[in-house]
Amino acid sequence: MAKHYERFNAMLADEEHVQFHEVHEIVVQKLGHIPIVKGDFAHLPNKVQRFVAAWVQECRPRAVYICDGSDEEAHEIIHKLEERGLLHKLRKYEECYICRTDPADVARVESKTFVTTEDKYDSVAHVREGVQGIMGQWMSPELMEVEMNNRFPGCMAGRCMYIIPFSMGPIGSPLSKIGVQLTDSNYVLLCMRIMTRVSPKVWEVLGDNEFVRCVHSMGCPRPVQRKVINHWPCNPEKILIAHFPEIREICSYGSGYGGNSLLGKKCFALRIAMNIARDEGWLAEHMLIMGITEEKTGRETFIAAAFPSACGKTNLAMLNPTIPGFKVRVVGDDIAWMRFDENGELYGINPEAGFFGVAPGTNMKTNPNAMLTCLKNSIFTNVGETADGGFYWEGLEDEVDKNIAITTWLGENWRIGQPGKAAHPNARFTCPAGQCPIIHPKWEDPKGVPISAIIFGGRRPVGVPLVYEAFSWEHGVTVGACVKSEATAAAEHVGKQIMHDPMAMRPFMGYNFGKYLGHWLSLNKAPHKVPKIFHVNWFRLNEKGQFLWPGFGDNIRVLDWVIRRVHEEESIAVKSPIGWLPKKGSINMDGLGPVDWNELFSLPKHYWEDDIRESRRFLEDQANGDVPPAIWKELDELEKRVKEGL
Ligand code: OXD
Ligand code: MN
Repeated sequence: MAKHYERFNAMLADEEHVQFHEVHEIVVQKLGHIPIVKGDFAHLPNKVQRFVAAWVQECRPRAVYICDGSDEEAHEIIHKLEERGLLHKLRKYEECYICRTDPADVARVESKTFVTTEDKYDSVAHVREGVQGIMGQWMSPELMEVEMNNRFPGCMAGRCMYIIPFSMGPIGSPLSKIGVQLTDSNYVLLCMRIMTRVSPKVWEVLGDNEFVRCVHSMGCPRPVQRKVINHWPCNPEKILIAHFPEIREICSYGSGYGGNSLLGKKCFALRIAMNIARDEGWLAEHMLIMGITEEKTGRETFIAAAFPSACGKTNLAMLNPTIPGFKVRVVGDDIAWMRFDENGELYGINPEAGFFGVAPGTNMKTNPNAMLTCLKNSIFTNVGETADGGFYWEGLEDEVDKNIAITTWLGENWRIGQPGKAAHPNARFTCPAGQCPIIHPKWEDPKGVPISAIIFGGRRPVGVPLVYEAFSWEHGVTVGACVKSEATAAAEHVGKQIMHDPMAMRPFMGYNFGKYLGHWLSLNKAPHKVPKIFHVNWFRLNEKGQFLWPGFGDNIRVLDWVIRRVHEEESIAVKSPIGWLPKKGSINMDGLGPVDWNELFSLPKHYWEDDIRESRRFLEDQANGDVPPAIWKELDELEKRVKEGL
């Protein structure tokens, strides 16, 4: 068995044989003479002490700093980073900071992201011979051990190791989970404070229970071997993001950016959490949660929606309705943890505490609520800066002085209208969710909110209608399994190819994709009341390449239809071979310019025939033999309906 597992097992074995009072002695010995510059190590839960001690031995930091998540702590770190030049205050706003990364460290790195389990097929599905699997990557424990040994020993030399206790979900909620992240990046600490709940209360709640072990290093021990650019240490050539679901551990090396380093987010709340969710019978999904209240009746409906990156998920979650009569409030914009309660109702929480939104394209028209959320206590990464101390990115052309001097994310002087871009396409704002003007009052309710509908969507320029409803849970899961979208700037892919992104989880799969579909299907059992499932496409183009649907705030018109379907309005839907479509005229189009209903909802037969063939092929290629029979049955039936009915 690989050393990584052995070390973990040794840590557990210790536990069985060693008395409580002895543990502390042992661990302190293991820490050697590494000073603890903040916090009381002796007060950490035993399991955490062991975890820290093992990694201190491995990474050999110069000091250990136990974080408490307080504002004083944040100010201390901000001050340090300002002195170093990594952060710079945006004087136009309150407590907002800008930072530029090494231009080689700007996005999630899927090609370096792995899941390691003893059995390969626990991590990934069986792919067809000769096919490159894209639903997650497995690395054997043996090889992973070699890769880790190549990176982690001594990787924090000359740096401080920060110990971050955090809760995903409200601290103490039965739906929440606890993590402890060790990192040598204090920028990561600042972002973790925004994106998760960092607090010493976590230690109390944790007690002797299990937690997700997160280890992160920028891979730049001192003295540095590699030139540090923009005061942003990283090691892009050696990036490795390793997940060990069996021992609930994440080890990330070489990148300081976003999902690569804020391990609570994609690594924990999706890849590891989906393993926990499978074992415990719930769902950890790449979904927003929003509540929509119809003002006339006061009825509120909560929706969870999954979209691949770059489909405007954050904009939808904070939608500003263009028609009267609706109040939208956001619970979460990226990740949903959902569980059926004892009465069979599905409840969801947002495990995160902040928004890590794509900045370019966000403005007062597309997402005023996000703009208002990030005017204080926020961090901006890889955006441009205006001469008067404000942020700038593509999309803000109409909101800043056209003549103002701008420094681009690459540090160049630039002005609006000149060639080139001010911000990197994956530039981000990191801001506290609680500051959002339309945050839902129940966003931190420990029970979560009741989810009545699940929506899947993608960027589909042709063939796919604005909205349709699946006939059943099984059909809906199949629709989710066949989600596709144009590629994104959030990952390292280039170009605009249409990629399969089942359930919008392709980059975040933490176990065998076929078994994951099986898990979804298994939830349709008594007493569970499974929600209706829909598919939307805001991005269909006409022959001239123009959008057929205005999108953004007008998407409320589609959500209105969805809500009415959830509440069993039968007369507004017509049966089509692919699912229930809105009956002509049943979507409120008041005040919209001309909308070509027929084109928006047309179902070109050849397109659908090809699409089904291609989806079938994708599933065969990617999860040969692991795809549950119910999915094949749904595809067969869909194919038959399309053949006969279109
Ligand atoms: C993200 C994503 O949220 O890529 O960053 O999905
Ligand atoms: Mn996302």
